[in-house]
Amino acid sequence: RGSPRPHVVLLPSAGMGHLVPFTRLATALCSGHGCDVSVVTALPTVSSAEARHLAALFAAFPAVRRLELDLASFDESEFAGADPFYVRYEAIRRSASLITPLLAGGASAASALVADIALASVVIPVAKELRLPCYVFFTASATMFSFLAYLPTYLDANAGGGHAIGDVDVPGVCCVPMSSVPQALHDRYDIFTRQFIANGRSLANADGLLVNAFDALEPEAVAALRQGTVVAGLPPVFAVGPLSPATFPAKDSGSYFPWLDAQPARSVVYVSFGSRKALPRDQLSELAAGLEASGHRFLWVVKGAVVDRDDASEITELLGEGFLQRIHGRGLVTMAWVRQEEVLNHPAVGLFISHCGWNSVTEAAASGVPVLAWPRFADQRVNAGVVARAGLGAWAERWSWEGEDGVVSAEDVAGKVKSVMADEAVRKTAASVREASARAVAAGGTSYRSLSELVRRCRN
Ligand code: BUP
Repeated sequence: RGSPRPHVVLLPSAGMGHLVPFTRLATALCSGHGCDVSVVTALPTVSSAEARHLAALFAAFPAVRRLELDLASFDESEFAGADPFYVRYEAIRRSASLITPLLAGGASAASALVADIALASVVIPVAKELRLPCYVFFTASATMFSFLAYLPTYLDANAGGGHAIGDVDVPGVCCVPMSSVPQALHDRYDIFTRQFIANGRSLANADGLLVNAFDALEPEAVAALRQGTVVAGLPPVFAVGPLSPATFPAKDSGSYFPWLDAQPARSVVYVSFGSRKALPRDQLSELAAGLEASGHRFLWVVKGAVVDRDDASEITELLGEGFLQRIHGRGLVTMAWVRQEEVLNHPAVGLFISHCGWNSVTEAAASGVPVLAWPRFADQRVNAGVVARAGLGAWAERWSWEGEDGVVSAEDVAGKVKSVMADEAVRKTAASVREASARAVAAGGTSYRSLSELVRRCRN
């Protein structure tokens, strides 16, 4: 330690939603902030998208070192039927002690470890034993982070009611209504719940907390986390977002770009529900019909399975030949991975129908594209609340989500798309969010200064 070039070791968990911000942090630290960076990877990755993303990172940034973590074997049958990404969190958590020999074998001594939130409670003690400063990186919104940090206090205060979670009033931030609490958390024995609560309880033991958020988008949440209003005794909070996309050499053909180039400015609705879950078939059909009925142009990324490796579906089988013929020229549907961040920055794109995975929200904010929020599970409804409160878009709050019965009708989809596409006020606010986001990450901006301060601490 004490070296002028700190060596920061990053420990992501699993899934693109977590890996993407970690690789962005890696490139920001090594390109813009003069750090040596190592990234710990656990192979094979759960999805092919993660494998491709890591390969592209290491190819484009040879200075970023790869430390391969061999996972300890464990009996996964206990978690049969659970989300494969959460099971991977568990596998890494149970391998936490293996980080010690891994770091000992690294080329230079580590100055700090930055661990994903999903691993916090098991990694912090390991880092403490190594006398290595340990920072926890929360890859979603500051609002969701405040909910995670406060939940243990809430549960302790409501112990008389067992584990029951109702509306959660996060001090200084907002009320997270019961309908926005991640579904899994209502089951105290769920793998996700156990990890979530343990991680929330461990935050005070970290040396600092990073969040891919910025002050101007979530002023209350960032301030309340920093000032100890959410819970007392948290370590320093570094709001470093929106982390800028790392420009990897494009591997896919980007065949949709010539089509986008040919469309009028702000005329295209970009539709994506993220990398994690497929929409139910009946909802897919209604969405297809709704997009068609809206009369607008659209680029739609369709997913057929939870993990891309298992996805054997065909677009025609999912949506029908007739639909594809009818929308020919006006709509483009793909099951391939698209360069979303570039798509959102394309001048033809005027609206983003999004599940509100946090990376998607930060990308919409950075590009100033209004969001029609359609959250479905996990933290997405909380993030959709951020979108609505910031005026970055509209949230059709009553539209169904995972665990709720019902399908959103084509008519509702078409009506909402038409109204948000015609909404000048939301377009203007989205443009001002883009400016605020650019200011935050520019030299001297709030996020830039936070990251510089983190690096300064790693140097000491
Ligand atoms: Br799909 C898709 N191209 O085709 P989120 C996603 N992405 O670049 P998620 C693409 O993956 P969680 C595609 O730009 C974003 O950076 C997208 O992260 C990119 O949602 C990332 O938006 C997806 O956070 O993860 O994948 O549902 O729920 O864990 O946040």
